Amino acid sequence: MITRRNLIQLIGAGALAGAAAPAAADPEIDPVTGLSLQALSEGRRRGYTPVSTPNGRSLPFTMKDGVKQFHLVAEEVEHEFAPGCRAKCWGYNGSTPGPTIEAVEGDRVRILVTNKLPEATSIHWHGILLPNGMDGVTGLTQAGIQPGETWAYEFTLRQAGSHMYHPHADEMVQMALGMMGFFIIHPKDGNTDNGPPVDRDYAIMLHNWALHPGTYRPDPSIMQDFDLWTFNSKVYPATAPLLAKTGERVRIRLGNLSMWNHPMHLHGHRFWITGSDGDRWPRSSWRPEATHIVGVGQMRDFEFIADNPGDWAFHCHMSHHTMNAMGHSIPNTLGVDQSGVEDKIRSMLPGYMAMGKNGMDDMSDMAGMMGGPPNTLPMGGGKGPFGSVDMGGMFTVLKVRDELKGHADPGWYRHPKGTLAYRVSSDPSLVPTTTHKPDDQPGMPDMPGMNHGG
Ligand SMILES: [Cu+2]
Repeated sequence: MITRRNLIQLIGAGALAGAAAPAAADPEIDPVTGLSLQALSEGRRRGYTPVSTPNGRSLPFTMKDGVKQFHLVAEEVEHEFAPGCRAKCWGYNGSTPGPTIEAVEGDRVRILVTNKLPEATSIHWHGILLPNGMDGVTGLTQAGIQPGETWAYEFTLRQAGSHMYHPHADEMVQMALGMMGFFIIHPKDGNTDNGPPVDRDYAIMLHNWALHPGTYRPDPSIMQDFDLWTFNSKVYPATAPLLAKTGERVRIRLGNLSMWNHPMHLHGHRFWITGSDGDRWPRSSWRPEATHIVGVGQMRDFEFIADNPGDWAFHCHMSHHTMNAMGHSIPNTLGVDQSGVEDKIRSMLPGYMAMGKNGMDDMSDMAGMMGGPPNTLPMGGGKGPFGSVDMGGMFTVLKVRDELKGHADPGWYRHPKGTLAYRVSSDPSLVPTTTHKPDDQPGMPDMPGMNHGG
C-alpha cells in the first residue's frame, strides 16, 4: 500500500523538482542543449540522443530496485497558447502536453499517476505492448482513478519507437482539454540497424482546441470547428523554433491526438518518413516526401539532413490550421465594397474598420489596431524580417545555420547576396490584365450538332 509518506520517499525530491516549467537558470537544465542533465547522462550511458520537446520537457525518473519510476500528476493547468491568450486546461505536472517520458527498450518502468482532477481518470499507453491490465481503459481493464487517488502502472518495454499517453476516461472532455503526452522508447544498445543515429530529435504533438473568442475554457463538445491549432499546445508565434546545424541529421516525431488529419509540410528539404509507433522502419520502407499526412491517433517520424541553411517554414498545410482564433459562420466580404456600411457601423461602434474586401492579409494589423474580444489572438502570426507572417496556429520555423550558439534562437537568417527574391517593377500596367470570358476558353472543340447560340 502506498501512503503519502512513503510516496514522497519513492519518487524522491528530484522527480518533483522537474514539475515546474524549465526556467532560464534551471540547474537541472544543460545551458548548451536545453535538455535536462538527467536525460543527457542517460542518453550518453545508453547510446541515444535525448528527445527535445519544443516548449516542453522530459519527465525526470528515479531508479527503484531496477525499475525506472516516473510520476505523473493529472491536474488543471493555467496554460498560455501565446501571449494574449490563456485558458484553464487539463494536463500533467503543470503543463499541456504533459512531460515526455523517455525510456529504453527492455527497461521495466513504473508510472505513478496521481489524480488531482475533479473527476476520475486513467492513462492509456498508446501503441505500447503490455499486459492487458496495464492498458488503462476505464471500465474495461480497470476502475477509474478517483480524485485524490494514486495508482501505479508497471510493465517491461518490449519495443522501441514513438508513442503517446492519454486518458481513457471521459476521453472527449479530458483530451479536448489537453491531456496527452509522448512516451518515447529508444532502441536497446543504441541499435542503428535501421539507420544512423540522429543529431537532433524533436517531438511535436498536434492538437486542436475550441477556445471560442473571449472565453477561457476549451469547449469539449466541438467536433470540427476549432479555434486554435497547436504544436505542443502552442500557436505561432509562441511555437519554439527548431534548430539545426548545417549537415546534422534531424528527426521530428509527430503525434496527432486532435480531431483532424494534418498534412505536415517542410520547406527547403526533402524528408523521409522513417518510423512511427512501429519503431524505426527498415530503410526499404523509408519514403522521401515534402508533405505527409499525420492521421488522427498516428505517430510519424520525419527525418532529414539539414543541408540547406535558412529560415524554413514547417507547418500543417490545411490553411485554416495555420490561423489563430479562427472565426466560423462569417459572411464572405471578398470583393464587397463596404464603404457606406463602414460609416454606418462606425456610428454605433467607434473605430470600426471594414475588412476583407481585398483578402485577409491586413486582418492581423487591423485587429491589432481595433482590438478584439478579450483573450483572443489575431488570426495571423507575428512579425517576420520582411513584414507580418500571415500564419499562426500549426506553424514554426526550422532554423538551419552553419553556426549555432547553444539552444538560443539565432534570430532571422541573413541571405547571401544573390539568393533573395527581388522586386522588378512597381508599374501595374507592365503586364495587361488577363480576363477570360466563358465562351473564349481555349481548346473548346467545335463539335457537330453543338449549338453555340448567338
Ligand atoms: Cu492541420
